[in-house]
Amino acid sequence: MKRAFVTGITGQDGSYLAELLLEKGYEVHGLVRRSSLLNRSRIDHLHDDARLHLHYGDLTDGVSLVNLVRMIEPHEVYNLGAMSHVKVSFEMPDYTASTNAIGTLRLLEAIHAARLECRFYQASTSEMFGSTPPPQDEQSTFHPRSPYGSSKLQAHWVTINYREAYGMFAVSGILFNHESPRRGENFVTRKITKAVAAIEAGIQDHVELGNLDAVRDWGYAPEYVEGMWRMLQQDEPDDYVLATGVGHTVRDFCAAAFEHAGLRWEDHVKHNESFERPAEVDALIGNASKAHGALGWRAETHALDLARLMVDADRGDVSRLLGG
Ligand code: NDP
Ligand code: GDR
Repeated sequence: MKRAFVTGITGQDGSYLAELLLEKGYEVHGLVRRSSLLNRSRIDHLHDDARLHLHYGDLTDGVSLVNLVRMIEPHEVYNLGAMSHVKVSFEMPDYTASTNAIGTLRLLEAIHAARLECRFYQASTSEMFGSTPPPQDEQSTFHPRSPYGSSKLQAHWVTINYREAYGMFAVSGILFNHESPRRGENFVTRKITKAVAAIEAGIQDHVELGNLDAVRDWGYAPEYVEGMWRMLQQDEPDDYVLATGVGHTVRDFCAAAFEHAGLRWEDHVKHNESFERPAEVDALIGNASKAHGALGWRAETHALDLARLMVDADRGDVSRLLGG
């Protein structure tokens, strides 16, 4: 039985990836952080699967990574753990770099030091392109605009360095935004769809947002974790962009989400500059042709369908909350 070790298993992508790997017959080991309340709601439904094993650790704690890698002896490692919020990274730059950049280095070195024949996936991001205009692909210039983006760029290069220096099967997936009903509530898509459901139910009046002009390429998270897995099944390690190839503004996403509930976004969205960033990434639209050619991967679900799918899921949550 193949063993996978997943950091970030309690997050949006980690939860979908854990499902996928269990479906494919893997034994799945996940890294979880200690918190005063258990923070595992996205993977609670997998709790009874005897092939799922959770271990305490942290990307900022190199000793825990060394010990876990030696104990698990994974065939595949997926490094999805990160301080993943761009705006928050401006408030916690040191912690962001330690987790995202040095954390990746710690994990790669733990694998290297254990002399494991292990494949490694790094969760790289379109934020590394930053101010480089779209369309962005694997050859585009990196110009990150936040502590988050620059920490991920260091992790990206460290991954390539371990591949080149030690011949490790280490790959970076450069993923554009991908969302789902499991998206964290302070990312813009989920913030909007959750607000739409609450406004429709009459328990909220409006939502406050920052920059509505930003353009993003939003895809559907379950499709993207399939792409991660495919990257590790190739004969040779390489880096790939995953994206839909279609860009929309935050305003477009808002309009689609509110319209799905028969509401006008203009009546319920207020501007709040505290949600703007010190430096914005204006437009990210990816070109995933390399992944299409080599992995047979293509995004099926596009942003406006995603907005409706997420509103429907949040409506379900509101209705359960109200006992309906
Ligand atoms: P989430 O924010 O939903 O999940 C992040 C995960 O990382 C959580 O499990 C979190 O644990 C864990 N984590 C945070 N800090 C640490 C730490 N110090 N040590 C160990 N684990 C930690 O992110 P997503 O699932 O959306 O994204 C997965 C990865 O992909 C991230 O690395 C992100 O930066 C990257 N990415 C995401 C994209 C997207 O659009 N979703 C696009 C491109 C890249 P806890 O639950 O305890 O907080
Ligand atoms: P992003 O996602 O920064 O692209 O990073 P986010 O949803 O936070 O922002 C997208 C765009 O929306 C604008 N925006 C707001 N954003 C938030 N969070 N809250 C608001 O109220 C708001 N109003 C407008 C932002 O300015 C931005 O332009 C995500 C994360 O998942 C990263 O980890 C990942 O690497 C990238 O996607 C690709």
